[in-house]
Amino acid sequence: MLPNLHPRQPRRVGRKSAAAVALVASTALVLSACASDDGAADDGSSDGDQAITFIPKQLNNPYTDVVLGGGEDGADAAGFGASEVVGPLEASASSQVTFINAETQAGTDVLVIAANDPDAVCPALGEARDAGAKIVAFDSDTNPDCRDVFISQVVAKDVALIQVELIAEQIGGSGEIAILSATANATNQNEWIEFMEEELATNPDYADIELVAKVYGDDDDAKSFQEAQGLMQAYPDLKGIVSPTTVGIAATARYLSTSEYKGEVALTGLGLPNEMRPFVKDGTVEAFALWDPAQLGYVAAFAGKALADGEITGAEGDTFAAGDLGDREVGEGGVVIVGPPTTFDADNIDDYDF
Ligand code: RAM
Repeated sequence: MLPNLHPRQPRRVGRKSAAAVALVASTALVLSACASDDGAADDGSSDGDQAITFIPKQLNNPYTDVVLGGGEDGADAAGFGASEVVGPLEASASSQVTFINAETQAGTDVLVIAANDPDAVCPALGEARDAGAKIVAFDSDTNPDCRDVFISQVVAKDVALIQVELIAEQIGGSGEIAILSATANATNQNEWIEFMEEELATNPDYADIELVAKVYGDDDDAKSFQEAQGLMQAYPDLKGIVSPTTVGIAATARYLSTSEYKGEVALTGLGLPNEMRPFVKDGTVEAFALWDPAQLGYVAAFAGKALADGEITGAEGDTFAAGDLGDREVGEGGVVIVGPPTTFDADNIDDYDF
């Protein structure tokens, strides 16, 4: 049973640790090859013989671990015979291409990918499709032409607006703010940032808030920490930082928590409750948001199964069963929305364990 957002443990059933997976990618290839070499999976008709491969933005990211835990549970529950995780250790634009190519060679039936760049992965995904694989984008979309469906954690505009509301509240409605993002090409980050900028520019409630900088920590802890430090030096009047990435918000919180800015400069964005708990308790952070990352992986696996079985094509109006999470419908542009975001603060953060 994979519950809706409520207290629980992250799941990691049957999955190698991220670091181990990077080193044993060849094992993944063997498993995938087995699944299709016998021909049983080619027409998608034989449950248990199909292989699914998850390619996250990067492996060494705690958020990714939770997403993939849900993905492995989903792959199991949906009836895949083999399920693997492969991927790069850093989230640069083209770092996923060699992994896509290797999985295509191995004959995987479903590729689930969080794109580091909407276009850089497209030629390789095209070859995977030509070889018969179904493509599920999740977390961060590809160019829509390059995948069958996109599993989106939330409605992009909603999650952008929540972050603007939170920072506005926390700085008392006026002053300079900055955004500390992940990589500059990430589809999800850029979509959220665009909605945030539009809201700040058009909503009269935010007329006194000025976005003075956008910086990129590349979902690398050390770089994000440095970027946070750099923002404080470059903008002495800064009142708040929005970091819509779990890596960025955690690194920024760590920087602020031991600096003179703790409690003075607000920080919000998207974070994992387990990483952010100490900073909420020590007063560095008042409130931030996120969805249930495990559900994202879980729904993506079921979408992959429905595609591989030929039950859906990814067209608007298609529906598929997503195990414990019930039926899901494909919306406009081939997008499936998983669930609403939750806001975490001192009152509720101890109720969550991921
Ligand atoms: C980071 C990644 C990911 C994003 C979360 C919120 O871990 O950038 O893509 O969805 O944060």
